[in-house]
Amino acid sequence: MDFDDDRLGRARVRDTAELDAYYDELAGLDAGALWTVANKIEPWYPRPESVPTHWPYAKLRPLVTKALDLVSGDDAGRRVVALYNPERRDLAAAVGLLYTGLQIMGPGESMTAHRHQAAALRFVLEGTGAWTIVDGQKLSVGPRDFAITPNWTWHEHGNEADDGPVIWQDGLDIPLVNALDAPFYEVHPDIYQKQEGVVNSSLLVYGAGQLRPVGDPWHKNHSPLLAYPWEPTYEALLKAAKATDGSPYDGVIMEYANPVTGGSVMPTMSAHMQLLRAGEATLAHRQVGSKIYTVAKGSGSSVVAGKRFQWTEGDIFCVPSWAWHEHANASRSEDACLFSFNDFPVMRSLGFFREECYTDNDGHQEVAA
Ligand code: GTQ
Repeated sequence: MDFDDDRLGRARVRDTAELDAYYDELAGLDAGALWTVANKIEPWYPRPESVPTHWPYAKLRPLVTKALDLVSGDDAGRRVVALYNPERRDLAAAVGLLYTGLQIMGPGESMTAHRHQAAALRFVLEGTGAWTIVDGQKLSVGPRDFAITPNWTWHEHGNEADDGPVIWQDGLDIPLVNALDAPFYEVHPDIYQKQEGVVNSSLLVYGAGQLRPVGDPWHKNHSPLLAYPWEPTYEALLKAAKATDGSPYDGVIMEYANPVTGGSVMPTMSAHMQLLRAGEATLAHRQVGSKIYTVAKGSGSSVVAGKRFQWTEGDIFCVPSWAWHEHANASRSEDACLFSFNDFPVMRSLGFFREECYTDNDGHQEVAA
């Protein structure tokens, strides 16, 4: 492809004194000449402002822990260290229009209930006592478990362990909701919800994979299954690895699915867990949409737009839209697992999704020194 702007079909007007005076006149009327910005606002392909960024857990964890003593849960609302893309601080985005942060709750602590237009998901990094109540349903979650808080559902969180803090990662579509001028927020009228039914009831009803409850009236646009525990997830990847080679770009990868539709867990965000076998190195590809990865297990490296990130458990890194990326498990004996979430459902439902594989250099990117 030729991405030259100095050609017929693109804007190529040269500045003159007469035009400059004309542009000033238009500016005075809150207007402007499209041809001065056309190539910028309609680029040939995605040019995200977000840059590939790596947040090492070993460096963040001490600062996340420090917040336990610095602010109370009640005053903070949620005690979270948000991760900002250096180019998207103003939007509180980690990449594209996705937000992420590390939330910490001390032993015995609980947070107040609220709901908002933004959808949320959680990936637990440490601690045994994490719980959340989503629209009355209490979920108990442990390390490497994935849970969802669909948009406008009441939710509150806590840590019922007495031996240590819970740290989990929050993922939300806050910047997307704000970009669309669509945010709403409510504090629960009773401040706390009442638990209805048994703990993890959605898991008991919908957690059996291919078995669906007959006569189920579920009609909402998100998954009825609210928690996806680590053990069956990991087991599913190990079993699939026995039968398939997986993807050359992702290793063995599974999407956390809405068991009713087979689609993404929520309409704006999807999540995956992928297994990189010992010594496995994938080829590079790119997609329209932003991704945030969390290292669930093992250590290795990823190259994102020519930048290499060395990662280990708990690290978070992002892949901006249309950026080439590839992953490698550094270990010759242990597998590695990457959790990730993305805004692909938005791209798909709007007809924006594209995917391309890298063909130069045997499918691997040149890495900047
Ligand atoms: O749990 O609802 O990290 O609303 C940021 C905003 C978590 C939440 C965050 C939120 C939440």
